[in-house]
Parts: sequence; C-alpha cells; structure tokens
Amino acid sequence: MADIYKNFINGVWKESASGETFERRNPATGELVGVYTKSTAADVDEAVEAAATAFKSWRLYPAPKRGEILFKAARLLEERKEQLAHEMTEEMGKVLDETRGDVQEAIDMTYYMAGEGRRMFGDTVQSEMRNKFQMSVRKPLGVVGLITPWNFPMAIPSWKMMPALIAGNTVVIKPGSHVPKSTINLVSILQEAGIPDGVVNIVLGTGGEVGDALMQHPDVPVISFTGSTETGKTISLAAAAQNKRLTLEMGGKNAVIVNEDANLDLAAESILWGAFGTTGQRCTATSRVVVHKSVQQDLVDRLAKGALALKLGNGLDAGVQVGPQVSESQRATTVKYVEIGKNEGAELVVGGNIATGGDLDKGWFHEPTIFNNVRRDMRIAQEEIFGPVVSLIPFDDLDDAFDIVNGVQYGLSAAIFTQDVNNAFRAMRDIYTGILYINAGTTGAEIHLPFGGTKATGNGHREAGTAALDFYTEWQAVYVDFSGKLQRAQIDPVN
Ligand code: UN1
Repeated sequence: MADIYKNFINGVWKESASGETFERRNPATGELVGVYTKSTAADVDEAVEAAATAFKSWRLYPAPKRGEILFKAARLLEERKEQLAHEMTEEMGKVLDETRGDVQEAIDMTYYMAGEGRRMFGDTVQSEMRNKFQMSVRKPLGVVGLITPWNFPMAIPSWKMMPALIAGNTVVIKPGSHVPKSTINLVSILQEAGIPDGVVNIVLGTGGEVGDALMQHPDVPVISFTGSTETGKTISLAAAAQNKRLTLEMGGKNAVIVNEDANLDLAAESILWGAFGTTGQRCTATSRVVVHKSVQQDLVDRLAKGALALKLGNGLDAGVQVGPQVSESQRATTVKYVEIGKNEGAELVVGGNIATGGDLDKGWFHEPTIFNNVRRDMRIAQEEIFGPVVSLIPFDDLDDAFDIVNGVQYGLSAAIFTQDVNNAFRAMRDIYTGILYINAGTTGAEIHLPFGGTKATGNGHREAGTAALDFYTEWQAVYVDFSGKLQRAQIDPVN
C-alpha cells in the first residue's frame, strides 16, 4: 500500500478523520500516482480555525520578512524544478517541457510577490487643508479560501497563494482532486522555507464536499476559484449570500485571427502550439481560428500537416509533444464535441478520434482535431471544449473578424496575425478580451501582467501582477489631522 498523502493543517500533516481515501492514476499509463486522504467539512473547519488564529500574528509579521520566506521558497522551487515537473507530468499528463514551464511560472510568481513585500505601494497625496496628512495603505482580509484546477497544478495555486500571503492573509487551499501532489509539493516547500504554522493549510478532497464547505464557511471572507463556468456560478451565488469577496476565472473560447497579410508560417506554428499544447486543456487554448478567405486553404494545409506530425504519448518520454487528456471524462467531452461538430456540418480535416495503438491504449489520448468551414454560431465555435480541437471560421472583412472574435460569451484571450501595424491597433481597440496578442498565439501570459477575462470568463477581477494585490487587500485611506482643531472638509475655507 502506497503512503497516504495527508492534509496540512496548523503545521501538521494529518489524515482526515473520515478514514477514507481517493487515488490518482497517471492519465498516460494508468499507473498509481498517489493515495490521498479524503476530507470532510470537519477538516475544513479545523483548517479555517487554524488559519484564523494564525492570521492574528501573520498580519503583523512585517511584509519584507514575509517576502524573505517567499524568496527562500522560490529558491527551493528552482532547485527542485526538475523533480517537481516530473511528478507533475505523472499526475496531470502534460509533457515535461510544459510542466517545467508550469513550475517556472510558480517560481516567477513567488519571486515577484516576495519582492512586493518591500513595495505594496499606496498613495500619499496632498490634503485640501493645512496641517493634515493623508495616504492609502493596503490591509489584508483574513482567511482566504482557494479552489484550484487541475490544468496548471502549481502555477495557479501560486498565483493565488503568493499574493494572498505577501499581503498578510492566511490560506486554506483545496487543490483539484486530479493533481493534489503539486500543491502538496508547493506547500511543503513553503513549510521548509519557514512559513509559520497555520498560515497555509491544505485540505484534500472533492469539490462537492471540501470545496463546498470552504465556500460556505462563515469565517472565510474571500474565495478565489479557477475552474468550470458551472461551478463558478454556484460559488458566485453562495458568495453573494454571505457577502464574500470572490474572484472567478472560468471558461474561454479563444480566437486567433489570421489576416490576409499574416506571416503564415508563424501563424500556423503558433496555432498548433496554442490549440494542441497542453492537449488543448488551457483556459487560454486556441479554440477558434478566424481566417481570411484568401489564405484559408493555405493555412488549413499547413495546420493539417502540422497536426498529423505531432507525436502523442507519455509526457515523460523524449520527443512526445502531446500528452493524454487528464481523465476519461475529459476525453469523453472531446469525443462528444467532435460528434456535435460533425452533426452541425463542420468539415473534419484531421483527427476526430480517440488515439489508439500501442501504449496509447493505456491512457486518455485523443487525436489533434481540426474542423474547417465552421460557422460562427455552431456549438463547436461557441462552447468551451477543453480538448485538442480547433475550428476554422472564414471571414473576408476584418471588422467582421472582430465581431466573430467578440461574438461568444467568454473573453479571455485573443490574437491577431498581421504584418500591418494599423490592423494591430484596430485589434487592440476593437477586441474585448482580457488578454490580447499581436503576432503570437493565445497562450503564454506572464505573471507580472493582469490575467483574466471579460464577460462570462470571470467577474471583473484579475489575477497576477499588482492587480492580484488589489484582490487580496482592502484599501484603507488614512487622514492624519495635526492642526489640533476642527477642520471641516468641503466646508471650511482655506485657513
Ligand atoms: C490557464 O489555462 O488557466 O497564459 C492558465 C497561459 C499560461 C497560464 C494558463 N501562462 O497560457
């Protein structure tokens, strides 16, 4: 029997009293990756209590000193990057190059927020009165509940945890149940770096039980969630009932425009990476290609050739470019959408089947799939698939292309390939997504700019960059009157 991975509560690794466990198998091979304690609402209560107690001292722990703990954690992440990436590929399935990138994103975020410990700037401004000083300062909020997905097992927990911690909040995190190990590794490193007991707590288990208990908990005033639109809506309603502060990062239906003046080699290479990298399981994945009719056939040919040449397999094996999907049900969703696309009359160019043969039979593989001549209103052009499927939608007027890009419920990422600077600026003006790329694909956001989307992708907040601090802190405006007498703002004349 493998060791059981445990919860981390108040500085102690401990099993849930439930005595139950859940397991995770490698989605490429079916081999056992880990057995994890399965928690209940009682474990969430204990973790929240520990975090609430720890908040009393952590909020007073000087921010530059919090930063020193984060700097140390970042160094440990760097030292162990290879091992962490390896374990992540085993549990999540994406190829080693990509899991290295995922760990790198956590390293970057941890260094960045560590540095914020010596900044976290507010404003000092002049008063309308004599003998009065004023400024704004950031204050932490308390216990924050983090519910994280499986597709970026270390990057996304770090996006949420590091800004929360540097600002003086304490954390209870429930990682995606397919990928607990990466969060366990991240928190173990924080522990080794000297984070005080109770400041970070992990509760392992299902969204239905642990996630629900966390979002309902009256002593958790802040929730940050990345995951499905459906779950995000439920959380939103629960949070509203208790007046919680909430950030949501949900679906995307990201589009690349390939204009007639595009560098087609570059566009094709970027689309293949954006659509089939991470097996299409990024919020930012390229899922629509809005292509000028004059270059449509040329682009389709290049994409088909490129997709057929991609090597599928175990992400730990050299040369493999596309791993499995994370689970059987995630692959079943892809299969379902391929069927929908065919029934809607979209033209299947390559792929369209689960990938079989040899070792592929052991995992949840699906062929990279391209649909051509897709209409903008088809379901495959409107709904998030989260698998290796991309749809080409033709256009002949650039304004219409912008309408197609904007014509979905989501607004996370978009891109345009054009050699004309005027078209690039038109795209910047007319495309309403949270992230926009000029001559690069839809993935690859860096951690020091705001990350998030418009419309149904989120609820207006952004992660990463200093925008993350806006979510994890409350502004306090402080007025210091040193006149020794009543000075009535807006009423008394300058004295
Ligand atoms: C996600 O898929 O939720 O921009 C995150 C990117 C990565 C992060 C993706 N840096 O593609």
